[in-house]
Amino acid sequence: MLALLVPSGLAEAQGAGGHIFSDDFETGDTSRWGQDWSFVPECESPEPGWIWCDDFEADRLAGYFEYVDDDGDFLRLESVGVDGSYGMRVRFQQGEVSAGALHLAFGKTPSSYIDPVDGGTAKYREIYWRMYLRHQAGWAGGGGDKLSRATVFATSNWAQAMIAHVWSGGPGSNHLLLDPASGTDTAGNLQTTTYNDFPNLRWLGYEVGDTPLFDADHVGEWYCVEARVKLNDAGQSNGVFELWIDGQLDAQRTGLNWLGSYNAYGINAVFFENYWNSGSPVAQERYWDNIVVSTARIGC
Ligand SMILES: [Ca+2]
Ligand SMILES: [Ca+2]
Ligand SMILES: [Ca+2]
Repeated sequence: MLALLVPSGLAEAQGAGGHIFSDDFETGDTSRWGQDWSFVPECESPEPGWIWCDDFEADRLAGYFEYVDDDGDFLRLESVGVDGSYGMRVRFQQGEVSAGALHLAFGKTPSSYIDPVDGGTAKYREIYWRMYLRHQAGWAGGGGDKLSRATVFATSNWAQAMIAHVWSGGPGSNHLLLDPASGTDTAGNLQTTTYNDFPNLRWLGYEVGDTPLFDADHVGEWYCVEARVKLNDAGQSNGVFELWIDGQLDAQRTGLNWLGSYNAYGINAVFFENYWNSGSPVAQERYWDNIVVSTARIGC
């Protein structure tokens, strides 16, 4: 990281996900120049609307209502994150399907087990969630299916009123895709009775993203992946599901009837996942950092 003099007269140095140092020269105080600037993690200065931030620089794993550590393979570790910071290491063995997950709850939820990180009363109608993702050089086999999802938990046994799946697919399974599903009928009556109640889901149509994020030209580098869900208003098909990679729109679904007039709960969970339906073809690793869940656009 270098200090840069920019035309506005503002000197600054930045790294991904954190603001390092700035000087607008208004005071003439140059005492901080030449010091050993320490990395300022973004979670120490959260933006308005942020419900949750985890840059892994502190151990916040207890904030998730479920942390599946994959028998010690899915761990918060020093130097696996962005710019050598703390991050999460994901380790797939050959043939492994499930390699760990972080399950975050927020807002009003239907059981105390689905324990929210905020006040636990909000019914969120619009949510953005972002993570940084890097696959090891030589990563093979495509995206490994389940990366994340936002959902509305509607009952204590995890019946869902809607699910916003961020999965992989497309050519070579090298792209992310958005696969929105409703757990209600078009009027908003809950149809599901349990988690992933596929026979009772109403699939709204998927969209494959533009970027082959998991191909040989992309693995080895960090990418900023952000998704957005806006629930429909009652009686309207105006819901939205969007995906950005490094700030560029990658996939979009609009005109969605996510859940009719259902309003008992809002979006109340986001899962960050490593679930490869057919198993990883080889032993390999990937890394996560800089998770944020927000009511407003997060960016990179
Ligand atoms: Ca970090
Ligand atoms: Ca494993
Ligand atoms: Ca496992």
